[in-house]
Amino acid sequence: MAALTLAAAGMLAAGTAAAAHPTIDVVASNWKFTPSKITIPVNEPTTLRLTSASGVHGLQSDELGIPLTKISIGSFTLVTFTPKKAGTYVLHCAIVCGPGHPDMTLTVVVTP
Ligand SMILES: [Cu+2]
Repeated sequence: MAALTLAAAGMLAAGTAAAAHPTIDVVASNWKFTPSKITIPVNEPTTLRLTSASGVHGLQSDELGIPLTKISIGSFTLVTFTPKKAGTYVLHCAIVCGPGHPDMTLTVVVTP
C-alpha cells in the first residue's frame, strides 16, 4: 500500500515538471533577433514564441530539431523542440530578408 502511494506521488511530480517547461519570447526584426542569445537546458522541451517587429524572417536548426519556421509581423508562432546535446549553436535567419540577413543570428546555449 505504501509503495503504491509513493509511486502515485512520483507520477504526479513528473507530470508537473513536464508541464513547466519554459516558453521564451524571441522577436525578429530587420536585422536581429531580440534577445540575440538564449540559454536552455539539454534534454528538456523548450518552446519558443516567435514574432516579427519588421520584415519576414525564419528560424531552422537540424541540430536542435527546429523545423523551418517562418516568423511574420502580427502573429505569434510557437515551436517546441528538445535539444539532445549541450553546446553553443549559432542559428542564422533562415529566410533571405535583406541587406542585414547574413549577420542576423540567434545564439542558443544548451546547458548540460
Ligand atoms: Cu533573413
